[in-house]
Amino acid sequence: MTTDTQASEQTDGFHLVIDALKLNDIDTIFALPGIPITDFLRISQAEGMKVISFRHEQHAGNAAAAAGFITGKPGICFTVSAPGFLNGLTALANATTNCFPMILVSGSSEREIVDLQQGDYEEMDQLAIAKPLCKAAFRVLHAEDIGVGIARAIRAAVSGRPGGVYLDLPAKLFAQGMDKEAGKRSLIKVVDPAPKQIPAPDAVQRAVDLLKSAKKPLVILGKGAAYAQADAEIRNFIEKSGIPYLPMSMAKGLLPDNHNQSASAARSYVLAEADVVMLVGARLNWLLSHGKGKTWGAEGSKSAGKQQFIQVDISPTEADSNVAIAAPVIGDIGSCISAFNQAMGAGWSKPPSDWTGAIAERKDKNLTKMAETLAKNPPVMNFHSALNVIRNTVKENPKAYLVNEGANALDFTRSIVDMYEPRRRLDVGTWGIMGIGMGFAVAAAVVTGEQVIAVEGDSAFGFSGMEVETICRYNLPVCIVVMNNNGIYKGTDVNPRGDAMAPTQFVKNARYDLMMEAFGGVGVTAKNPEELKKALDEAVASRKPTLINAMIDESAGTESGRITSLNPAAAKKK
Ligand code: ADP
Ligand code: TPW
Ligand code: MG
Repeated sequence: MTTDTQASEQTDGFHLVIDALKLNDIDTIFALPGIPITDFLRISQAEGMKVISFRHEQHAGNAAAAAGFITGKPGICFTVSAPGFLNGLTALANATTNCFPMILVSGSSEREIVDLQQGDYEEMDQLAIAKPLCKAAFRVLHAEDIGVGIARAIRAAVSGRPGGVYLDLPAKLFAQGMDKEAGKRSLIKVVDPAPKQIPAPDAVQRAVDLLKSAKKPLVILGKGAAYAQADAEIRNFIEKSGIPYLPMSMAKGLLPDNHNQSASAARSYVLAEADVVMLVGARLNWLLSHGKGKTWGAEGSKSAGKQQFIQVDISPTEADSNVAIAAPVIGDIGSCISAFNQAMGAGWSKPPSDWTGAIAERKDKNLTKMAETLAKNPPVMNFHSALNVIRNTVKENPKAYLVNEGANALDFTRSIVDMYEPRRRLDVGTWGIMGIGMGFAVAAAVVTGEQVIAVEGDSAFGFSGMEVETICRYNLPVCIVVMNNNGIYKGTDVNPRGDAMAPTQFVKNARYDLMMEAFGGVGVTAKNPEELKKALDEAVASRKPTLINAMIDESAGTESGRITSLNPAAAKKK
């Protein structure tokens, strides 16, 4: 019999957070346990969430960011307060910088104690610290506001220009009770979290007219174009227009790198020569020399070239951030490119053949030269002979994810290893940050179930190397190839005083493969391309966690890879 005095069925903060995430089709949490989130993670797992537990919060955060990029849904990372939160911040800031949607959720101390600075366990004003590093930051104090807090965080992460969002959940919130029915009603299923943004027809027309007038047009596809998941529209546009294109590194594979319109092998020629450049989800930041200088065929390093730019982007404030944009087109890439495809009409004439012919000629020359270099088999394995093997493995396994970080290990891989499918290349991104490797690898494997190949500089690998335990614990199909050249950039530096190793040197011939064996994975040392191929083939066939310690000529690299000119000493010499 029901009476007024009978207690109503209760829920609590733990369950409301889980239910709110589930309601929004979020089924995976990347995390590192501890007070106040240990029980939350246990209950999440019991409630059917996939909980991936890491050894350091930065990698859990990076995993969430990569999951966001791959799926277009916000990746979720949970950390403990103060130190755990701080460890996650690099990933939050990096996600924001790269326009990857992710939500960093951290437990925090009681507001009263933090605000009066009374000294709580792991006390810190986390919300204030997170704010400048993310797109939006929210705190939930009461169980009945959890639904709103999570809805706000999801919308902020994925709408408009995606980015990192911080959500602060004080410890007390998790245990707060609430009537179950009222709790259920308080949750929000976010409708259309990343709404289409249709470009203005006159903006599209202005851009199409400019493109039509071009003698030497060029399209640059950035990671925003990859993220937008408008693969068919983009391919249609490129092929219909006949315009040569350059993919930025994480846009590789949006169209297969061996596409005949790819101008990658004639990059410096097309950037300096093009007269109209259409940027699609790519910023004119340092990776494109800010649209200025020799790269763009300009006289001085600070002056702009003669190109006119079209910029397709979801952010209305992106245009003119470095050089004038003649035709900004603001909207989501899917809607924008589909509008281009329509506005171009049926009678579109392809670019002049002296332009496409000149590009083809340079491409042929450079590709022939590259093929000769790759075919060499020097007595000591170098980046080229090792990457030739990886290049073939990726070609045979086009669905595999390629994670890549380092300096030379990054630059050579980007130019040598072709990609064939969209969003398969995950790398150091806008900041050129080291440490994304294992977090990104875990995310790709967990979210997609596909094989992951992580090509890592030996220094780069060190930033997240302990996560090999995570990879073994979840038995993920991740094959790490450490390009071991005994150091940062190369292993041949000498300390002029001779009393200690130089700052860029590591222990010679280190056995990174044994790190993998320590946790039950497969570890192999490869001293030549044959050994590397055998180990890679076995890793891909078995899907076992594998680390291949690829011994690379320690003198093969160059200082800072391809960005030597950014070193202050090099700038001083200019
Ligand atoms: P890359 O490093 O590959 O050049 P960037 O990270 O510099 O790429 O640029 C990505 C751009 O894509 C950002 O300016 C961002 O606003 C934009 N962007 C992201 N998602 C979308 C989308 N769905 N539609 C339109 N633009 C987008
Ligand atoms: C978070 C500076 C850029 S590249 C690099 C460092 C330390 C490592 C290069 O050595 P590696 O590659 O990985 O062995 P290789 O093939 O050239 O020998 N800290 C952070 N991010 C960056 N970018 C650095 C330091 C850096
Ligand atoms: Mg190295």
